[in-house]
Formats: sequence, C-alpha cells, structure tokens
Amino acid sequence: PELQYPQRLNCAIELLDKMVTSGSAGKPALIHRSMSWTYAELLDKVNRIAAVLREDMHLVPGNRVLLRGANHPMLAAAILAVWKAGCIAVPTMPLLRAPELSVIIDKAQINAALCAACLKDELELAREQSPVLGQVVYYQDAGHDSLEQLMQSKSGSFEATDTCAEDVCLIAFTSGTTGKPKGAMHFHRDILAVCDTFPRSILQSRPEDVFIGTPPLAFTFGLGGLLLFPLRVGASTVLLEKLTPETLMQAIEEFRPTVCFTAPTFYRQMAPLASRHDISSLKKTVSAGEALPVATRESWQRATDIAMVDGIGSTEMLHIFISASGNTIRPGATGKPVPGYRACVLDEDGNPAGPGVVGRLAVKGPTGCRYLSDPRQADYVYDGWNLTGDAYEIDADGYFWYRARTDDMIISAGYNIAGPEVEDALLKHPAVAECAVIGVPDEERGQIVKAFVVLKQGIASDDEMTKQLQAFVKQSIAPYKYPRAVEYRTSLPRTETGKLQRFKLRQGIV
Ligand code: 3UK
Repeated sequence: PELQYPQRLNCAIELLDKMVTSGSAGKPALIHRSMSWTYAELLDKVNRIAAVLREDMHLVPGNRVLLRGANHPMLAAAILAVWKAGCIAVPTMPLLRAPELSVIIDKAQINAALCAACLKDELELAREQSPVLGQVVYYQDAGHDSLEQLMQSKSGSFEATDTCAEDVCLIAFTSGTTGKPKGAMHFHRDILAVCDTFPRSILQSRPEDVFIGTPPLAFTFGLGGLLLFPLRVGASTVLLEKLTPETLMQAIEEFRPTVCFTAPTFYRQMAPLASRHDISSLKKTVSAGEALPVATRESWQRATDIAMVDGIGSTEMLHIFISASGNTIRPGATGKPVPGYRACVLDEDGNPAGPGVVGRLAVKGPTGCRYLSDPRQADYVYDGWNLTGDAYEIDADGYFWYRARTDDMIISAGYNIAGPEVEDALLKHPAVAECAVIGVPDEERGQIVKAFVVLKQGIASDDEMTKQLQAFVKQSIAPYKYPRAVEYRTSLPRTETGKLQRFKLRQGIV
C-alpha cells in the first residue's frame, strides 16, 4: 500500500474537511438513534469545538486533552476537534474510576478535559487527587457553561493547526490488566496509516458501507472501526452506547449496517439470536480483542451465513496487523500480516523461529509502539520490532496461529498447554456457553488445567456434566490437555472490551 504522507499533515483535515470538499458533504457521517449528522454538519460541530478549545479554554498545540464519554457523535466530534486544534487526545474508558483516571491524568500531564455530564463524578474526584488537570468542560445535559452552549457563539469555521505528520495526536492507554497502564503514543500519520492498511486490503471498505459495533471509541479497536475507517472512505457509522448482544442485534435490524466490529464473546451470544432478527444488511463481521475460537466462527456462520474476519491488533500498534478475509481464511489461524506490516515469531534466543515452533510474536509496520515515558519501552520494542505478549506459531504456508498470551501458558507435568486451545475444545460442546481455562498450582504436576464453565440455560452443572466435558476434550485434543478441575459459574470476568480476565480467576479475585 501507498503509505507516503506529506510532511505537514493534520489527520482531522484528511478525515473530515477533505471529505466535505470532495463530495461527501451531504452524506450521513455519524448516526445515533434518531439523530444523524452529515459530513458537513460534523465539520461544523468539530470546528466549533476546536474554537472552544483554542479561544475559551486557551489550549495550545501539544496540550493534552482527556476525553470521557460513551460512544456518541459528540465524543467523536470532540476527538476530531482536539486533533484539528493540534492538541493530543487522551480518550478514557467510560467505566474507569477516579483512582485510574488520576493515574492517567498525572502520567499524561493532562491540561484539560471534555467529559459527558453523566460521567462527571469520578472525574471531579480524580481532579482532587490530580490538580494538574485544569479546565473541564461538560457536554450532553450539562446545563450552564456546557460545551454545547460555548459552541453556539462560534462561527463554524476554524483554521486547523498546521501540524506535522509526526506530531503526537493520540495517547492510548492500555487496559492495564497486568501492572500499571501504559500510554501508547500515535502520530497524525498513524491515524491515516491504520485506515490505509487493514480496512483497505482486508475489509475493502467502500463509501456505501455503514459501520456498527460495540468497542468504545476510547479503545483503539473502536476508534478505528467505528470512526476512522468509515470517515476515511466517506462511509457512515452508527454510534451507540451500552450495547448487549440482544440490543446490538436489534440495532443491526434497525440501522441496516454492512460491517460490524465486536469481540468473540458477542458473536457467541448473538449467534443463537440470529433467527429472530433480520440482519441481512451485514456483509462482514470483524472479530478482535481476543482469539476467535473455531467453534465461535462456525456457530456464527452457520446461524447467519455472514463472513467473519478475525484480526489481531493492539493499542501499541493502533489497530489490526494480522488478519485474513474471503477464501484465504484458515479457521483457527488469525491469518497473515496485513499488507504494510511484517510479523515473525521469535524463539527463546530472540531469533526467528521456524514453522511449527511456538514463540513470541513480533511485528513491524507503519504504526508502532512508542510508550509515553515508560522504562518498559526497551522490553517491548527492539530495532523497530514490537514484541507482543502473545505466543504464536507459523505454519508451513505462513499462517499465524494464536496459542496464548505468553503469561497464560500452562505447564503441567512438563507439557506446555495453551489455555485457549482447551477453551476452543470445550466451546464445541453443545452445553457450553462460555469458558475460561487457566493453570492452577498442583503439588504433583506443577500446574493442572482448570476450566471455569458457564453452561447454557437450563443445563445442570453436576458431576455427570463434568465427566462428559472431560471426556469430550480428551477425544477432541491430546488427552493430557483435558481439564482435571472444572468449576461452574454463571458469568466470567471480562473487561469493558470483552476480554477475558484470566488473571482474576487465577488470583481468586472473583
Ligand atoms: C489480544 C488477540 C488473538 C492479544 C485491539 C484490534 O485488543 C486490542 O488491543 P489491546 O491492547 O490488546 C492486545 C492483545 O489482545 N488480541 C487482540 N486481538 C486478538 N488475540 N486473536 C485476536 N484476533 O493478546 C493482543 O496482544 O487491548 C484489537 C484492534 C485494536 C486493538 N487495540
């Protein structure tokens, strides 16, 4: 792909102003319930917010602006406005509490914030701990001095800051399931580079597309899939908050999107609902955030006949860098490096491993990891290669197969066992709705494989079921991998983005 960008570059102009002048002005850009903003309307809002940032909040290029709100056109406009004003956007997950916000505010030295009024309390608490945060302007039912009110006195035109392609415009914080959250910095050109790789070569997005999905815009999976990718091609995007598998199905029926972005657990729960909804508008469904089990891909495709695209991405790389589509998909494998990216698997000595050897995944491309002042930079980046925390294996045809997070590998009686492989086997059993597999300490074997299982409704969790599940795993994968312990749960701990929190099960926190 052609990934040359001019030296002076403001990504908001490329994503918005240029779309307005090149024929998309009257097209719906953002849709939310009964509300819809065309590209021209979105540009008007963005310009007004940018003027508030510059004129009323006195922010200057390089200032860091914390953003806080559920997926909504106002949040999308706020992000673009921060870029247009030459500032740095620091989006935060809606569910974060004051102590977590405080860590981000201090670490990124946040100057100001734009925040949905309903999320005010935690931010005000955080501000008491972190006085570096100056002005906060609230939006959506925020009353006096709200962002909307300040916007009213602005003209709707705004001269963008003349930023350079390598100016930082986004600090994306990792979810921080292990240790302190890390801030990944991204440039203006990175925002365009993710639009010009995965969506172009794998999704082949077009102006006719309508995007929908669950990931928060504060998570780069959602930022790309639900804002950047649609704008880059002049398509439309449906922004909704607090979606459940049921309400997402309803929204697909109502808004008739063509592309859906969500996590595997959603597809698993949506598949059984498919017969009750008309979701025939959907052409492609993208799964990321964690590995896509073969059983999940199959149940979704059997129920809907809609193509499913798996892809691994990360906050550090900004978006998806290994994926596959169409008839190049190999179920169970994530795919091959997205054109523009290179990937390899490293053995214990840090050398490229041959086919069939499990090692650490490394990736290099137009986007890549630059942590905001973090000593761990050297542990994760070497010579432009980004070392992930994932154990992968490449097959003879160059397909990348996910095995586990490196810290989730189970070693039992000398065998290396990847939890997700056992999960995949369990999910094929008709009684299993969700499951998580971890290693728990065992005197004799070092660790044993333990499965936490959520059964489908109305199925009894008894010893008989446990024996059935164990026998089922033994006959589908190498018998030594079967779960020697099985515990039944009604739900499993997950992040706001649908990732299983195995560490919580391991530490007995839940
Ligand atoms: C795991 C996957 C197997 C993997 C993300 C798409 O998830 C995203 O970013 P995070 O920083 O986490 C990254 C880690 O999540 N993972 C993600 N996708 C897959 N494992 N198969 C997959 N398809 O451990 C990775 O290292 O939260 C995903 C786009 C943008 C993102 N930020």
